[in-house]
Amino acid sequence: MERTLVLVKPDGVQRGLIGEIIIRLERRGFRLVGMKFLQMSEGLAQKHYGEHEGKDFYPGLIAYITSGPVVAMVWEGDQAISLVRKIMGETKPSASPPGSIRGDFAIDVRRNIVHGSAKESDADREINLFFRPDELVNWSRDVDRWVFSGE
Ligand code: DAT
Ligand code: MG
Repeated sequence: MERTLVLVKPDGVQRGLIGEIIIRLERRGFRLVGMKFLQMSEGLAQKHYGEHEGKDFYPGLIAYITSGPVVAMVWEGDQAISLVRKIMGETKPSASPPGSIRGDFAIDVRRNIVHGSAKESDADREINLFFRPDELVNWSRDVDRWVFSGE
């Protein structure tokens, strides 16, 4: 099973969409293994978005992501990384279909509500930025056998 880092970004928190985002991931069958509410420091933001340093939108991106509290979560499940990205939609809300989080709640690429890790190496790195190993809970649900065939 894969684990992925999800952030409800400051605009998602300010707009009261924390529950809306959680319910979509939970309902799909993914399992929550870690969650915290925090305001990202400049240093954490720079590490998290290191790949974008030097791009024209980078200063605005750092200012935005540190501008208010976020919810950081780790979700687990088969293909969690790619499927959570699909639930979120495209980076640009204008290219995101209705039914996706960004397609339902966002318009502007600079205010796109959520973050999800893009690939396995990013997920590992990002999870380690936000969580210590002992802050992630290994657990199983009675319903897991109805979600994951194990075949
Ligand atoms: P994603 O968040 O879908 O992984 P990304 O990693 O390419 O997208 O970019 C990180 C964030 O930076 C993205 O959520 C919004 C912002 N961003 C990306 N491309 C942008 C652009 N061309 N103009 C302004 N902001 C942009
Ligand atoms: Mg990205």
